Amino acid sequence: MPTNFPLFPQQASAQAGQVDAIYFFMVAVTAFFALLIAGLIVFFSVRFRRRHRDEIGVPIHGSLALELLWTFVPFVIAMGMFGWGAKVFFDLYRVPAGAMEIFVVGKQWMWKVQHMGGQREINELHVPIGRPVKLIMGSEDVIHSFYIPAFRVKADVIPGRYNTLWFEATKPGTYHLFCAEYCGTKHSGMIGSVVAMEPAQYQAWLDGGPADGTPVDAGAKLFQDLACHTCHQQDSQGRGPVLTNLFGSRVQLQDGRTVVADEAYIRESIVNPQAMVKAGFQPLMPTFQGLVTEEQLLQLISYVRSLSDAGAAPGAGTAAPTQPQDRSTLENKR
Ligand code: HEC
Ligand SMILES: [Cu+2]
Repeated sequence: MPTNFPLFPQQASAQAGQVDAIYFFMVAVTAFFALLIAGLIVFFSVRFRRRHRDEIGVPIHGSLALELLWTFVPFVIAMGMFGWGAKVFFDLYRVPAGAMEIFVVGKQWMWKVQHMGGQREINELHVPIGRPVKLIMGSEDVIHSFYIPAFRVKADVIPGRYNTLWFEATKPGTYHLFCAEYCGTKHSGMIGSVVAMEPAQYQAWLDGGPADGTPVDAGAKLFQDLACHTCHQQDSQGRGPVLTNLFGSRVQLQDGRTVVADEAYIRESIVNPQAMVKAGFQPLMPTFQGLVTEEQLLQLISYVRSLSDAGAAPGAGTAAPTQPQDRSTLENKR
């Protein structure tokens, strides 16, 4: 890959090579057939042109072998692209267990980032190299799209739900971060940079920045301030279910469905409690829609997660296994 060719972003993530390989393969196949067909059109029009006014063409009777050939060859190529593309797609969307997590909130017109240690940044994202990073992303207002060309990853950031995206940076450096979905007047200014660092440097960066409390601590405080604790008590005496060990478990709903309690489920439980009522409980939880910001929601979710063994957030420096199912449950809710 030419690295100094300015029209093509450099490859700086573990996924970039895979994405480029299938991209170039498809370009090569399409270019080959486009040239072949264009060439043949010119060649045939010259070769088989009418040479005098009353010439009549030779009738064509067709050829089964030829028909089979030009059906079968494109079929094999198309299915090959499909299979290969599907593999790359799944690799891009299945977050590996133990990925480090970072919250991202899109907002007209900036990217707000919070690390699990509490460090915040705006329009900048510092990540270590050689380690899978999972972004849990939400939007404060309209649809945005989080795009890092050098990593070959892009995902819509949608109000009202979470989307995740993962990558593993491979080369230290500073890379472009773009919003790739027109989101209003200053959309073009919604740009930033991703700084990929050696793990030791990243650790130093984390330690150096001011951390205003971890998301878990902030969530615990909100849990008191918003009086969640009056219904969700530690024992089963409250009117709401005990939240200990909820995260990652399967929840039986009143309407018979079973869902996995992931970030999206907890978010939905807070902003739209009536949508998914837990079996055995009254739908008396009030909605907190509009009362909490997208960032506060993420903090509440971190707190609820921290109450369960499966959910202890793998922040900087630690690696706890997470549930890689978030994609499937998001899918169920569409
Ligand atoms: C008035 C009592 C009440 C308050 C206040 C309340 N909840 Fe609830 N909550 C409930 C009840 C009852 C349920 C079970 C029925 C349902 O799923 O809606 C529930 C369900 C939940 C669930 C899903 C639990 C599960 O096991 O599936 C979560 C998560 C949750 N609440 C979080 C919160 C948070 C965070 C707050 C504060 C911002 C809060 N609740 C405030 C009563 C309450
Ligand atoms: Cu935008």
